[in-house]
This record gives sequence, structure tokens and C-alpha cells, in this order.
Amino acid sequence: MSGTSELETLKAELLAEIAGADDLAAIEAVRVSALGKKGRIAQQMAKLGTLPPEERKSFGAATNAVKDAVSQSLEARRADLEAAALEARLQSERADVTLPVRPGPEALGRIHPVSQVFDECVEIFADLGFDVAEGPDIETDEMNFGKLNIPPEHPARQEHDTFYFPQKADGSRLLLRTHTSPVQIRTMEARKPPIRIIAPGRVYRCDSDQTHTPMFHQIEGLVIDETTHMGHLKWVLEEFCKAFFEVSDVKMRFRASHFPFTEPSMEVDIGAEAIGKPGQWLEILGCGMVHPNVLRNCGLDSERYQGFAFGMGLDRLTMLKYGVPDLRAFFAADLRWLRHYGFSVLDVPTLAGGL
Ligand code: 2NL
Repeated sequence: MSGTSELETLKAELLAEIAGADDLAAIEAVRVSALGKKGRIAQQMAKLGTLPPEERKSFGAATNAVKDAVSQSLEARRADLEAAALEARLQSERADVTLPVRPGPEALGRIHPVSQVFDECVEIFADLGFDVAEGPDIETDEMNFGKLNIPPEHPARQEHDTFYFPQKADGSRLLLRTHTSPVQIRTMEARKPPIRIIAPGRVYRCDSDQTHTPMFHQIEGLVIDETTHMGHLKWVLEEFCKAFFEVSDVKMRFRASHFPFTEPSMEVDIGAEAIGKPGQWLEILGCGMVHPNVLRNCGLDSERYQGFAFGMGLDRLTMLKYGVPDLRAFFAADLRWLRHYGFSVLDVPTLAGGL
């Protein structure tokens, strides 16, 4: 057989092998056997040296032509197989998002109303440009009281209000935070203004009756900048109340009050129309302009910076919004209650979706 017809046969064989390879591994095997270092094309090339000089040029060119044809065919086949593999994955991994939720944990589980309100508040304040800050439940006296301008003789420091841990050798003792303010203290110590944060979390007070539980939930907010003023505070709180109670207008009443960490300090009532009880006022939060002592305690220049802070109890807010009559039910882990008052896992609060 002449060299050229042998090449033609080789080409036909290889092209048939390529056409017959029906997955990427088979294609790769054909590639190695044809174009590899000791492959069948290389074997042909090796014959060049044995040919008479006048045949070498045409045989070399013919072998290269076979090599090119085989390479092209391999690539084309590989591309086809890859496209087919992708198409098969798309078919098998297709999810029909319009199907109802499968029976199982997602359909059965319920989100606790306080968690739902927690998420709603985070959503509302995030939309207003606030970051969420967190900190430990166990704090020092200094973080929970001292830096907040709460003097040693203040009643909040008494044993019957605060859960203290046993005294340490150096006389200091840790405590369970009585508010989330230490989170804001930590933020002011760690960052330069402008600061815009909310600090949601669990807080603890040694108190238990119809309307108080030893652990409850709070959200505090803090805004510090060079020109932040009470108008900003009132606007933020008004926007929050409208979004939270899902009303286009809300009546608000700011009453003078006193907290050691703000000056001036105010308590805020809203017109109970917001929850369908016209004529009454409901107290929902406390707020004020951050006391200059607190700014200085956190290393901020009180001549340059000022800002506002507010704090509200989430449990009470939850009772108001969702008509939960008894606070203690929140902590009773009663599944029948949770099935009635709880929220679907899929009911994620968004402003666009109407909380
Ligand atoms: C209330 C009152 C309030 C704050 C909390 C605060 C935090 C820092 C500095 C200044 Cl770091 N103030 N927090 C301010 C005013 C009121 O909470 O009745 N909460 C349920």
C-alpha cells in the first residue's frame, strides 16, 4: 500500500472514531491515541526518515493535512458534546418555582412573632441607611453603666435590677447587659463618625410580673455626625413608625423625660389610630440627644460631634402590632400558640412586599 492511501485510511478510521465517541472521556481517549506523542499521526511522521528524499515533502504535507483535519474534527465533536452535557444538566436541574412548598420543615415551621418584628425593624432601618451592630450579652459594669454616664448610686445598678455574676478577685464583676447601649459604646470607640447603627438584641433585668420578663428584646439606634440634630431624630422615628405600623400618617407626641445618657431626653407616644384604637396614646420608645459625657467617654470630640439615640422594647411593640394579649406567652414555648401567632418561614419581611 502506498504511503498516501495508508494516510487516507488512517484519516477515515480516526474520523470514524471521533464520530463514534459519545462522551468527553471517549473524545479525550481518541485525541491521545491520534495526536499524542506516540500516537498514530506521530508514528506516520516517524516514517519520514525512511522515505526517499523526493517523497518526503509531499508525505510530510499529507500527514500534516490529516493531522489538521483530525484536530478540527476533534474540537468540533468536543464542542458538540459539551453543549449536549450542559443541555442535559439544564434539563435535569430545572426547578419549577411555581410549585407549592413541599410538605416538610419549611411548610410546618413558624417564625416567632418577636423574631418577625425584629426582622421587620432591621429591614426598615436598613432602608433608612442604618447598619446592624451586635455585641456580647455578658458585659462589664463600665460598658453597661459607667461609659453611659450612669453614676454608681443609680437605682438601675442595684442588685434587684441587674443580674450580676460573682465578684472576681480584683473586685470587678460581669453582668448581663440591661440594654443594648454597650453595643453602641463599642461602635463609637471603634469607628469615627458618621455613625448610623441599630443594635437589636436580648437584654436582661431582674424583673418578672404580668408585663416584665427577665429576658426581653430591645432595639437601640444611634446616629452621630457633625450636624445631626433633633429634627433628624424626629424624622427617623416618624418614618420608622409609618413603615412599622403600615400607615401613611402617624400622630406622635414627644414628652420631656430623663435618661442619664441623653440630654435632652424624651419619651414618645403614638396615636393609637395606628393600631385601630382611636383616641388613645401608646408609649413606644425613649430617645434623646447623646449626652456629651457619653461622647467623651468613647473618645469622641464633643465639640465637633453630636447625635441622637433611641431605644425601644421589641416585645411590647410586637404585642401592639400583632394583638398578642399576654407577654408571658412569648416565652412559654407553646406550639399551639406559635402555630396561631407565628409566621411562615417564607414570609420574609420586605418594604416592597408590605412587611
Ligand atoms: C427606653 C430608652 C433609650 C438610649 C436608649 C443610648 C445609647 C447610647 C448613648 C445614648 Cl450609647 N443613648 N440609648 C437613649 C435614649 C433612650 O432607651 O425607654 N428604652 C426602652
